[in-house]
Amino acid sequence: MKTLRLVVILLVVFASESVLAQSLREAVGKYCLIGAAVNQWQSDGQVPEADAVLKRHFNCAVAENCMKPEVLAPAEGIFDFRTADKFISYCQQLGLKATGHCLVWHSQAPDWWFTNGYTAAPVSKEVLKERLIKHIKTVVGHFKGQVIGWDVVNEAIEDDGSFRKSPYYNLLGEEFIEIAFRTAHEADPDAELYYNDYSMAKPSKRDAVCRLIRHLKEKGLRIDGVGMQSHNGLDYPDLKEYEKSIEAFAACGVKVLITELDINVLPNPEGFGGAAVEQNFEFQQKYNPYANGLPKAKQQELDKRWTNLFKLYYKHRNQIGRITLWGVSDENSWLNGWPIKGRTNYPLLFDRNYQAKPVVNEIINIFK
Ligand code: 9MR
Repeated sequence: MKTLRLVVILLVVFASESVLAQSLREAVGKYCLIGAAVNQWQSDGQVPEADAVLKRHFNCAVAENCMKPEVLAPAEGIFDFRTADKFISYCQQLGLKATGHCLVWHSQAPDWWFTNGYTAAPVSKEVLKERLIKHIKTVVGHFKGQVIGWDVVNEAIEDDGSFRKSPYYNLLGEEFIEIAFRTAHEADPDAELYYNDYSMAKPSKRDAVCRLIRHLKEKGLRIDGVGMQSHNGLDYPDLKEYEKSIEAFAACGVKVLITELDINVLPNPEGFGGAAVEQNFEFQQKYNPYANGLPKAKQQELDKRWTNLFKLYYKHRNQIGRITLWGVSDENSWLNGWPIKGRTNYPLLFDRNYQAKPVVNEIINIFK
């Protein structure tokens, strides 16, 4: 009985992989980098299924969490590179280029970051500037030559185009962005530098990001690309607006990067929007309708959304420098736990058994 089960598993694995005309790496990789976010268990080498998928289908990777300030700078004056260094050697072993995420983000900063020591008093302008510069110098310097490019500033602009009123902005004004880009470039002159954000199809946000790129360039600062996170749903964003953003960013003279691609199929609670990690809603069964699998019609709708997106990426292949999926398989996507914990979502191109979904072949055919 056991042997029969093994044979069946092997046949399924063999069948689903062998029907692929090529790999994503061979097809999409001809035109741009194609990557995935890797979690700590994967880069620690505990998930052989992930190794196989990453090696076959991707040519670059980003650490989903372990290069964020919260992990790298757990206490004032202390840097902990252990997990991130493992991620870098994991990428090297699998032949993946590593990109860095992220240097400056209002969210997931360590507790001490915005306060005066461990007191509740807010940090002063001078100290925050010093911390920002020290962090960037140390981190970018540490990974010099091992990371091809950095998300220097993440999510600094609100959907209405105004600057997010983060502690960085409140204390240092918009100059914190210039300081970050300047310091990153000094620390590794060969690394590419990016601005990264969500809801980038929103016209006001698009305009504000274009203004920011032009401003940085006018100041003589290096900016190579804009990351459109692309945490998409079946009916958002409007692809016409999304395409306008691709065109607008490219027209500003930077590479367009699709940096955190996934598609949510689950119903959104009222009041939900964007990708701010702070949003959380209570679990209710009605928000988790596909715990036992996706109905055929939903699957078809999802596949259509994937192919529409990739047709757009193919059309703009000369402007798009990289497409990175936010995770390897559905099993560990952040969308199973956000904005509601404990749901079953289907946001990626590889299923819970790390098998390529049939739509992968359609994507390959678009790029072949
Ligand atoms: O996927 C990440 C999740 O595991 C973390 O808990 C969360 C907070 O650090 O960050 C998630 O990744 C975010 C990324 O860093 C920035 N853009 C939005 C992503 C999804 O929230």
